[in-house]
Formats: sequence, structure tokens, C-alpha cells
Amino acid sequence: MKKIQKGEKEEKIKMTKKQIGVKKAAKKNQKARNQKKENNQNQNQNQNENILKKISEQITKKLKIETAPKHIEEIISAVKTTDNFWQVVSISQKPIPVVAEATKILKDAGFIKFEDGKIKTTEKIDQDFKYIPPFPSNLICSSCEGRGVNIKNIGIYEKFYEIQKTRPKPIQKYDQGNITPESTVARIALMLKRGDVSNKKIIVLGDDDLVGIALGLTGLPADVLVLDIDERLIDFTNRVAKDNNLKVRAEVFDLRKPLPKEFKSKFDVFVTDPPEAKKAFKIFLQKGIWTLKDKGSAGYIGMTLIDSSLAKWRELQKIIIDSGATITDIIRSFNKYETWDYHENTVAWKIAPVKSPQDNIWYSSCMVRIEMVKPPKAQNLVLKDKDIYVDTESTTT
Ligand code: SPD
Repeated sequence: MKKIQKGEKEEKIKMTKKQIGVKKAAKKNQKARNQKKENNQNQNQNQNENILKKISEQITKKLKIETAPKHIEEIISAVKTTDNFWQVVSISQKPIPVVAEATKILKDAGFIKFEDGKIKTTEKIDQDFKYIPPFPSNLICSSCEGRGVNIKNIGIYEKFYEIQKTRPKPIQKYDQGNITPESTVARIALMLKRGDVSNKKIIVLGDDDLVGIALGLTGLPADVLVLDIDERLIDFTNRVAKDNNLKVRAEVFDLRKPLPKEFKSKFDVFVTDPPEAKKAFKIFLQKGIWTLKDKGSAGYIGMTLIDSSLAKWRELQKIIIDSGATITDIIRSFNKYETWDYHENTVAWKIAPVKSPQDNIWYSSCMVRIEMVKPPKAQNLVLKDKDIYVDTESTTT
């Protein structure tokens, strides 16, 4: 009995050793497989990073617009979200020439296809760039559309909406393209939230958005002065102001010229949505600051990422800092622009590699608020005709 037990015990030990051996071997194999998988993943990751790097370098070199691999990721995310080229621009928030060039390269490399004015993704993009998700549009607040203000609670929305229905149509000659009535009222709401309306002297430099009228409708500012080159807009604003007894004055003025001397240091607040060719943008911005009174005065600027690269933003931010101001707010896609009729006559349309229809709002700008922390130090310069609308980044005029 004892002998049998001993034999069994030995057999058991043998089995256990064998099992341990098998287990060890399996573990080793698994480890090797994991290692191989990890190596493959790392290799793929490296390959993908190289592709993004190559594309961004190629674009930077060709367009002279600083582009990073991260920007290509954002464009890939956008093409996974929509098949419309203009919506890809809208979602990725990159300059149109960059989106045009990137989509061309992605197509040539087999990541996307162009079909009937649409961008179609291929299996290759899903495999190689699995880690890039579509844009999470559902994370944008559906009540305020990401602006962070309630436009219905100001009490001017309905009236403004009715008034703006008969506004002059945007024309290409002046790079016009107005923001939606909701965006205009949202601007006023933001200005109210920041204490920049009540009893303030406000100057609006260029006003196809009808900011002057909307400000007047609140009945709160001490004075609103609107300047614009377009006689149609000035007549419209003055007529509405008269009919509704608004404290708003509008004057025809060509903002390429220096502002009248009496405007220097006279206003609490300026509002502008300037053309974005670099020189024009710089000169408009400086003129706005030049009109401000002192510390605490504020400026509201519409600034896109669609006609301006981050490198241009950096230069503009330097002007803001050097003039004695600081940036207090940047709200992305705050201003949404109604589509304009002359789109197919612009450089943007010409360079788009796929001619998607402009069937929905796609162009937006950030609302930038600046505030003086030192007395304003800025110039009131002349802008030459050739510098006003188009540069390598600004293509929508
Ligand atoms: N030409 C397209 C409409 C552009 C309207 N101007 C937007 C300027 C943003 N600062």
C-alpha cells in the first residue's frame, strides 16, 4: 500500500513538473507573441508618425505655412467625420491651402478618394490611422453652440432678426460675408457679460455684421459710431437707427486711410472683423487699439483659423501685447458666417481639390476680446490696396 502511494506520488511530481514545463513554454510563447505584436504596433506607430511628419513637412515647404503632424491628424479626423470639403475645413479649423494640399496628398497615398464632389475614406485610413477618431461634434453644447452665452435672454434677438432680413447683400469687392443674426446677438451678449456695453462709447470698424444696430437696440451704450466703406450699409444702419430711435451714428469711411485725429483715445470699446491678409489685419488691429482711451478699455476682434495660420496669430498676439493689451477671451467658432454668393470666384474655390457644394455654414471665426492693461500704444496707418485682402493664407475673398 505504502509502495503504491509512493509510486503515485512520484508520478504526480513528474506530472506537475511536466505541467509546469508546458505552462512555462506557453507563457514564453505568449510573451514572444506579445513582444512581436508590440514591435509591430510600434513599427506601425513609427510609420504613421513618419507619414504625418512627411506630409506636414511637404506642406510647410510648398505653401510656406507652418504645419505640424498634429494638424494632419486633425484633418484626418475631419475627413472621418464628413465627406464635404468645406466642412472638413470647418471641423479641422486649418487654413484652406493646408486642407487642400493635405487632402490631395492623402488621396494620392490611397487614404481617401474623391467621388462626385465628395471625400470618401478608404480601408487604409481606418487601418493605418485607427487611433484617430472622428470629431466629437456631440460634445458641442447644443443650446449655445459652444459660445457660452444665452442669446434669447438679452431681449433684442427677435427685433434684430426682423431688421436684418432686409440688409444689403454681401459683395466680393469689400470681402463681405456677414455672420448669422444669432452670432451678432451673441457678440452683444458677450460684450454685456464683460461689462463693455452700458454707458460705453463704442466704435465699430467695418460693420456688415450690423453690430452697431444690435448694440443700439439694447439702449445701453453712451454712443455707438459705425464706420464702413460701403454706402449701402451706412444708409441701412442710419435708416434703422432713425426709425427705431437708436443712439447709433454711421459714416462712410475707407478704413485703409488713417482715422481722423479726433478719434484718438476717445472710445471705451472697439469692435472689428477685419480682412485677414497679414498687413490688413495688423493695421486694423492697431487702429482699433489707437482709438481706445486707457487701461480697462476693450477690443472685440473676429479672427479665423481658416484664413490665418497659427504663425499669423502669433504675430498678431505680439502686436496686442506690445500695444499694452492682453487677451482675455478666445472663443472658437463663435462667429458663424452665412455662405456668400461669390464663393466660386475665390482662390479658395480654385485650390479646393474636390468641388464640394457649399450647402451649409462652414466658415467661422473665433471671438477674441482684448483689454488694455497699460495705456494704448498703437499706430494709425495707411493700408495699400494690394495688401488688403489676399495673402498666402487668406483665400476666401
Ligand atoms: N470673404 C468671406 C467672408 C469673410 C468675412 N470676413 C471674415 C473676416 C474675419 N476676420
